[in-house]
Amino acid sequence: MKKIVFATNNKHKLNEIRNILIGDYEVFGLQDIGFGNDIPETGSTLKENASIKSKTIFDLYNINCFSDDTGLIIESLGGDPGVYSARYAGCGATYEENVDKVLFKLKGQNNRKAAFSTVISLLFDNIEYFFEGKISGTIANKRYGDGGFGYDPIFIPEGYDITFAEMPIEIKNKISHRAIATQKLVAFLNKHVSNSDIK
Ligand code: ITT
Repeated sequence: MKKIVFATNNKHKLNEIRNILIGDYEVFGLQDIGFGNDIPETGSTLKENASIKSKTIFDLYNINCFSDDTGLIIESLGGDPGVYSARYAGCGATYEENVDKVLFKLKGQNNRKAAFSTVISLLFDNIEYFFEGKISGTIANKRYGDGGFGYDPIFIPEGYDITFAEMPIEIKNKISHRAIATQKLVAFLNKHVSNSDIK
């Protein structure tokens, strides 16, 4: 099995990607390679932040790796929390606090249109590639379900009447922003042989 590093400290994301890449790749998280630090996300776009994460790890370890930066984009909030999704309610905010803030801001709001957007940055033999995934939906008026993570209990994907947190994880992993971006990553990896694969 081929090996690849996913530059994330988020164990939920790591589990999702492992389930999406099942059979093709052995995916190592940052903890697995002994990197315990937080990588500051100082960019102003998902693309910039994804780049910062994968470049940090590539520069330190010289291994092929990818990262994912994800944001929840809410139309009536001018695109917020967007790139600030992890710290919408402040630095170190919990998922609970971030969800509470979204629900508070949308109180009485009829336009509840939103989208999840993921950008994957892949550093492969020192060249960077990007893969994007997006899913539209709406924000529920309260939390529903206890699966998934982050904003999943309040996000209802288009074409469904339940939140990501209410659906079986196999369904989320087929239709989500991350699944769409990851499928593009897999298609790329299946077509390209890395210099580091040739022994
Ligand atoms: P890494 O940077 O270490 O990968 P992170 O949790 O900081 O982990 P992001 O900056 O990409 O990851 O994610 C921003 C936030 O968006 C994250 O903390 C969650 O609250 C939320 N999020 C990301 N993916 C999500 C998903 O699939 N479902 C629900 N919320 C998600």
